[in-house]
Amino acid sequence: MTLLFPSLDVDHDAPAVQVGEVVLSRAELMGAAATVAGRVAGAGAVAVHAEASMATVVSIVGCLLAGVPAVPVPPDSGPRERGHILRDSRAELLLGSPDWEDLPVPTVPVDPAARTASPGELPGETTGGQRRPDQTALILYTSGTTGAPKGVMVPAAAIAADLDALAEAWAWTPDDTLVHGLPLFHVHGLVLGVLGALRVGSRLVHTVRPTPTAYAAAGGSLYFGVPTVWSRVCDDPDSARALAAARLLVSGSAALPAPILARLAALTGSAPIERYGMTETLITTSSRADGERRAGWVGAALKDVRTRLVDDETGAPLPADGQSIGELQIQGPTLFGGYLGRPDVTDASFTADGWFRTGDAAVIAPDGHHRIVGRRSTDLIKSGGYRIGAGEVEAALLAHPQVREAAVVGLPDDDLGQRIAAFVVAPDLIGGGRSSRAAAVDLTDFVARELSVHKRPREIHFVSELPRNPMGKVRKSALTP
Ligand code: MLC
Ligand code: AMP
Repeated sequence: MTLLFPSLDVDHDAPAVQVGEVVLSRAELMGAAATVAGRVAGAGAVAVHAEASMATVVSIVGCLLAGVPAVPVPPDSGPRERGHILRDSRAELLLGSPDWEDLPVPTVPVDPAARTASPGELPGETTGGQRRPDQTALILYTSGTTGAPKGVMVPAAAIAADLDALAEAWAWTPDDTLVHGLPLFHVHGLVLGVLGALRVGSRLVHTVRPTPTAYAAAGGSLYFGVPTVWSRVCDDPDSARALAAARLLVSGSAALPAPILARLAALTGSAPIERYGMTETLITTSSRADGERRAGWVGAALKDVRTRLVDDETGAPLPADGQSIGELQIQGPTLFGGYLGRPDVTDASFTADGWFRTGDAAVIAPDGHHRIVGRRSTDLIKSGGYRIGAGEVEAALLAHPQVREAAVVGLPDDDLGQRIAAFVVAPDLIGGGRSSRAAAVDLTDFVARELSVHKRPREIHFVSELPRNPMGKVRKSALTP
């Protein structure tokens, strides 16, 4: 049919995708998506109000069929974040029905029950859909250490290559039922969790929220989750035991703590497998369904992906000896097409000899298995599997009229992996008999409103000054509660 959704030998009238209570067959989904494709054809880019709903699935697939880059916008993003995404991506319209005001683009509601074309008449057939492999399929906004999020241009061919490599590693087939409840605006939930199921032809059940009880009730064979989800599943042993019937549990987006892997293995009878990736590279390493599941390791490079370790100081290659720690660098067919409108930053993210710098510190064992040991920059925080730039949260805090200085760090957290902590100089905010607790709630709400809810600080410390080095740079290592 198109590069991403090949014609599959599956029952096109059987239930294919379920989001919450809404179920569509493959034929119904493609019919509804064709209606969207007809509406968006020819646009340079189209934004999607990416709530966890069938309308989002239909919107994204519709854009892909039309060959129009889709820009998912987090549904809880505040005016500052969504304004940036809409302006920066130059989206011509927004699919969905958000109650957002002052949007710079028209909104177009999407009806999952709409049908226009039979599959043979899909716009993708006539216009080529995502057939040009280098064509951008998705523009995913992701945080850097500083500044506003950047648009990562993800080519259709990268998605296709990644999904095929994962299907091979995980023995993922049309016989599977995939279950997850992850957000539909990032690689994990959208690319793997929706496009993966559609490409492979497996049924998809999206639980809207990734709760243990919803996972247990869904009766799938293949489950996706971030470590926070698996940790919460372990805290609900009845739900965890219900997953014993599944063929494969997969963890990713952040490091899975070894005790969680062990608890999940004890409760379900088999350990989850772990894979590693980034928005810019898609998933690049994974344990295999038929391979070893080593706690703390994220498996071998996927098909056609090449990895290497490089010394931080000298840039010299390091041996895959299971001990040397260096920056992990990647080459291969799953790489992004650059940051939208930022050729300078794109160039800086590659080495002179064409390898993508992940910014992750890793070890590679002689058998080719990878272990991620940390990030080079403390200014990229992973909380609940979300990547959050300290600089973006600091900028949001500084936009508050009574905040003079702000520094944001990620602190270790049993539930979220890391939690966002802010150290703030704001004497006027806590003066006048106002408790620092009330001021912290105000500031938290302020960030949650301006950015996305998951970017809000989970704790705020009011300090009289920030520790700085002689150059005036904040010494974040000295920031402790
Ligand atoms: C609390 N809430 C507030 C608030 N305080 N809302 C507004 N203002 C405030 N001050 C409310 C929220 O609205 C929400 O309500 C509720 O609190 C819970 O929010 P939360 O605490 O942020 O959610 P939490 O339960 O902690 O989320 C955990 C989680 C989530 C695991 C469900 O972190 C998650 O979905 N993570 C997945 C991230 C992901 O997919 N990453 C992939 C990146 S791709 P309500 O009513 O809505 O509950 C990638 C590549 C790869 O990394 O390798 O995969
Ligand atoms: P994102 O761009 O949101 O996809 O975040 C990518 C980052 O998530 C990577 O650079 C890693 O730091 C982290 N990450 C993803 N998967 C794993 C994993 N399995 N183990 C450790 N870190 C991971």
